[in-house]
Amino acid sequence: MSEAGGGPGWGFPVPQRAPWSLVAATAALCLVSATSVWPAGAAPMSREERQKLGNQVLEMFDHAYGNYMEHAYPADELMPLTCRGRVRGQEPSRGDVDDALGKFSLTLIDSLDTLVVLNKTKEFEDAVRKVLRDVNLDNDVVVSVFETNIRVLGGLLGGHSLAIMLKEKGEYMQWYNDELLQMAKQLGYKLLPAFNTTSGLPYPRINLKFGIRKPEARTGTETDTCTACAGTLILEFAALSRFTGATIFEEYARKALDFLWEKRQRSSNLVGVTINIHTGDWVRKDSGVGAGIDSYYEYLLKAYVLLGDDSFLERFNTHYDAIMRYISQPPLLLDVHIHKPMLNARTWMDALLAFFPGLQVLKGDIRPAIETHEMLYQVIKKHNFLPEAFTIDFRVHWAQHPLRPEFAESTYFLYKATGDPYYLEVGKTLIENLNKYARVPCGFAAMKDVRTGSHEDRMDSFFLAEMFKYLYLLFADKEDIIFDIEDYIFTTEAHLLPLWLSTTNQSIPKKNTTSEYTELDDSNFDWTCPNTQILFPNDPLYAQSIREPLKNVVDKSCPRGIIRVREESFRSGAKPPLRARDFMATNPEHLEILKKMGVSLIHLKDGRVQLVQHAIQAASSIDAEDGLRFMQEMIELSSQQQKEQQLPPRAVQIVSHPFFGRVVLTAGPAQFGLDLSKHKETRGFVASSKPYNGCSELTNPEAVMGKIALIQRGQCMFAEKARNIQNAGAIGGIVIDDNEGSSSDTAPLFQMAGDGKDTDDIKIPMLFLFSKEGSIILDAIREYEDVEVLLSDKAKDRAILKDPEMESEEQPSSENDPPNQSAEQIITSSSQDPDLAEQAAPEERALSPPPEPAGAPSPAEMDNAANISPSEQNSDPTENHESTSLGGECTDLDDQPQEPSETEEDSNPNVSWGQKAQPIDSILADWNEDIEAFEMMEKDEL
Ligand code: DMJ
Repeated sequence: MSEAGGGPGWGFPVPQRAPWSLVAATAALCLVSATSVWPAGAAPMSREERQKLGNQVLEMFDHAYGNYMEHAYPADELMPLTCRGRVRGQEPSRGDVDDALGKFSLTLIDSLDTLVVLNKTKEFEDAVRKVLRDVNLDNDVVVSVFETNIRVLGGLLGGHSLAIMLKEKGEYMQWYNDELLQMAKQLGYKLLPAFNTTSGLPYPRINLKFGIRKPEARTGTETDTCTACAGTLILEFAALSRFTGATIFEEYARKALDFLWEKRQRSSNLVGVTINIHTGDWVRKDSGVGAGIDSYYEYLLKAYVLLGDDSFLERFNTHYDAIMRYISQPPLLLDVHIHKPMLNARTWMDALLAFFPGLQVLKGDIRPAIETHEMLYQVIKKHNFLPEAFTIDFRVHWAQHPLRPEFAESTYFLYKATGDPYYLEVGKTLIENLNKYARVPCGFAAMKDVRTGSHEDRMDSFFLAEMFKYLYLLFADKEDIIFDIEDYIFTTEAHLLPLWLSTTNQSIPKKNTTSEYTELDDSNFDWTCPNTQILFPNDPLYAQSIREPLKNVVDKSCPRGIIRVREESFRSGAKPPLRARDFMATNPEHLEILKKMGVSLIHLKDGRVQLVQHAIQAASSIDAEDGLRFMQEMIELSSQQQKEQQLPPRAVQIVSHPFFGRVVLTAGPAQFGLDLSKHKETRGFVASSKPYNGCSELTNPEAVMGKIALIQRGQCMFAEKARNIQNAGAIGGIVIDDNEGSSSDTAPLFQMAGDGKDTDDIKIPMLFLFSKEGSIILDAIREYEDVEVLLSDKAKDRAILKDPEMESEEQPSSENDPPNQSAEQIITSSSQDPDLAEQAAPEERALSPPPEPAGAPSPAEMDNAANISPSEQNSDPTENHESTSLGGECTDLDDQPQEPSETEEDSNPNVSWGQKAQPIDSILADWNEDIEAFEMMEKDEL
């Protein structure tokens, strides 16, 4: 941030507590000058190479934006596999994800300020004209208030901010007369009815045309919202108020924030993931820095930066202290319970938390930022992208990756803070992976499964709003950008708001350090920018020295349990409770411990064992709590094992012209035939079998001989189809769903079961595709006749697949990669029938189902129950993992002492840790809450 505001009406936020305001605002930016000579570590990157990478980012943006404009606009988003627009109502519903789509050309609006950052001023001018001409904000559509705020209101305000900047410069946008701001104001008023609750927390959804109340609105019955949903409004709403002078927006956003602050859990100073908008009760009491909460924290700090109001900083600091005390377990960030913050609530992390190191840079707390970022980078190196969720021992928990920008964002901020060229290399890897694995002829496709490299027909607008900005800025020099980026703050969607808003239209009095809040003392400054300014020039290898001990943290990770459970018991001097992973149903000592904890064992007829916990049968309240933790672990372990037992999906990669391996479809495996995870992939041209259902001897063996046969699902067993095509000489088979419109986007993949008999005679690989994915192949045959595919467990590198004759056609450069040459013609069918209930005969789809509860306990004894299959009874689910970690020795975090929590022990008499006794009915109530929360978390999707 420079002090030159530039131009009439521009000012600079008057520091409340100089130099703190400046420091906080510029923590990420004040260290730009930290680039210096690097005696060791990552070699400096030449200006030439940085420019080359910057140009590559520009070319990639053109590919994404150009395809959206050509094939999707005015639709909200591009579907890059089928090369058309995603129009809500015309595609099978994807649930909440679709609430971002309001038929308001979302991607165009979200891309506006990216165009200016990337120096595409002419395109920006055209885009603004299109928004003004085409976008309607009055559609009868129910949208997410949060998404509409950050993407659309933020996009319009970011566009306005840069439009007036350009106008001021005197060359572009001379015709501009605040039209984007007027649209933003119109949208702001449309969102306001959502705040009509007694709490002031907004409803999660609103109908753009009818609001909330009217019957036509089809929304307004919700009771809950996520904390981030209610707490991520202040930047956009305050900017709107200050740009227009209409104070109501800022007032509403402040009121929602005030309410959340009041509702924080007072002993831990943490907030839960979901809150009841009417009562203010926490609905989900787990707390982390990722999904559901993330940008609430971000906006507290940034609201201070933008608005200069101390109260936001003090709230942020209070929460930050709690985060570092409970959630931060470097390099991990793990969710905990708000009322029992020493108890981890999960054994996995989500990808959204990757923004946090960037926020820590803004806060000035560089060390943990470097640590977490390094851990995340190693996960990325393992899977090419950050999976939506991964376990604390770095296995994939949820394999999707919708091209999220958070990691690029943190990389940018860390580079700005440290000047360490290592972060440029990280950015280079991100660019390479995007081009290698996500780039398709018609844009960039989200990863359906990072393990197989398969795609999803989805390119979210945030990819253009954020990813390209952060990547471009990472490699850019000051002179590469036509304005001073340091005069602006990034919203959570990376939209730019000018810092001069701080002193404009300040009609709401600032809350500047009154007696209501604790005075800042010197310790608050320990973690701020000036420290790092002093630090880095003195020790340019500082960042590297923090990364070094973590260099094997992912590859050589130790198995971890629920980390803090055992530590609590150590602290109380009690014998560590039995860990679920160590439990053996045949060990009498274990059975004795179980009994003490009130857990009894029931042997089910089918050989499985059921564990039931009876609170009152525990030897003491402490044993009962141990029992609870044991049962929680067991439930989690059991679900983890079920996941592991399911065969991971496979990939069908189209390798012939014009796809060249760039389109990868998610396929279901078969429980018979060649196992592609153990054998080399199968490559061949495809041919439809006759009869198409493959249920009798083929009448066209000459057509399928030596090829991969396509067969339609239904009318006979999968194994029968496989035998028929194998007899005709096929080298593999793809079964395509007969349920028109089905897609792996909306239906869970499954394994094709055998026929209950011996299937050893089936030697060829068989894969299953839902109808939408299958039609991509069928359309390709219609278009190109000869279509070659690769059946494998994981998409192969396109460079390996390359046919030398085709090499020249494959280069993804702006000149020779005419983006849409083929894909726009590929798809003709659109799926209108989301009814997946009509799936084919159940006998076809036995999928290693999770163990069904048998002999369920009566409600009275159902405090907690878990089933274990026979194979699990003696198994250690972690035995496959290498037992070494930091520095080569296995250092299980379980064994590392933790700082005791003064807060919980001293200030909350109802929470019993250690030896304190707790009445049994309060434990029971607590348990029920825990179990409920736990079950909700298990079901949770981000
Ligand atoms: C973006 O829309 C925003 O960054 C939001 O705060 C959460 N994450 C998505 C992209 O992943």
